[in-house]
Amino acid sequence: MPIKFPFKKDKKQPRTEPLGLEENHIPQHVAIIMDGNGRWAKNRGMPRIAGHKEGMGVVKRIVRYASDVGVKVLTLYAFSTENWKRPKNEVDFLMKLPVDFLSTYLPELIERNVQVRTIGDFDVLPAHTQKAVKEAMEKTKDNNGLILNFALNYGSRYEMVHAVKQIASKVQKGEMDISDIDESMFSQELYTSELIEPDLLIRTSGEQRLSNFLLWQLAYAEFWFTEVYWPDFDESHFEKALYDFQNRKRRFGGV
Ligand code: V07
Repeated sequence: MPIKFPFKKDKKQPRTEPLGLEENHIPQHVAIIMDGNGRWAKNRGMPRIAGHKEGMGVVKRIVRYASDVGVKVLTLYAFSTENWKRPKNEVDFLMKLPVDFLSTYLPELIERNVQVRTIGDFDVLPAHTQKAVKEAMEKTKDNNGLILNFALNYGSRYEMVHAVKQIASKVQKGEMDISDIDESMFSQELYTSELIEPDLLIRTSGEQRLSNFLLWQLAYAEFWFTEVYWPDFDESHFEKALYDFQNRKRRFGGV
């Protein structure tokens, strides 16, 4: 008889029995598009911002889980360059979330040896957002556990155009030759220059698009999608993504 899992009442508990992950085949860098917060709220007759707030709580749990299972880098798409087009109250709310998140969670990040980083155009974020995130980066810069990398005001095409401009300018100044341009030096001009490439992309909420997220960096990543809205995503879903990743690797891993 198939095992029936209890309906999730207490969100603090993962829903399923452990699947049994292979500890030495955990993806090193997991990137997540945390989609469906607005739809989650709408389905409950709540304002979109309530979904974002709930989604922030999920970030805390997923960070704990990722650091427990030994993921090295977790990149979270928190705010895209497109998100500025949303209603002002929503943008204002989103920009307070890093402050809110860190005011309660920074001590635990420090305790867990997590290093906070960002990718994206940071300088145009509101001052209060920059201040909170800079403080977190500064206080965790020497940590050598999980790298928690927030994509804030991030857009992949912008990132690549910026890289091209940097390289063109070096050529123009005579600092390098066109023949020196290769994939590795291009990568070095991206926000992710110091990070290993993602090997797993997760997107929640049923959409199966990249939406301008890490277009270059995801060239060889496995993609994993779920219908589950981000506020409903939990450790058991993350574990299933890692489990499926391990099985795909086993099937297609080659030599
Ligand atoms: C945001 C919560 C998660 C769902 C997706 C959108 C809303 C955590 C942060 C954050 C960012 C930087 C940092 C610490 C926390 C965050 C934004 C939105 C803009 F240093 N969640 N979260 N930032 N959401």
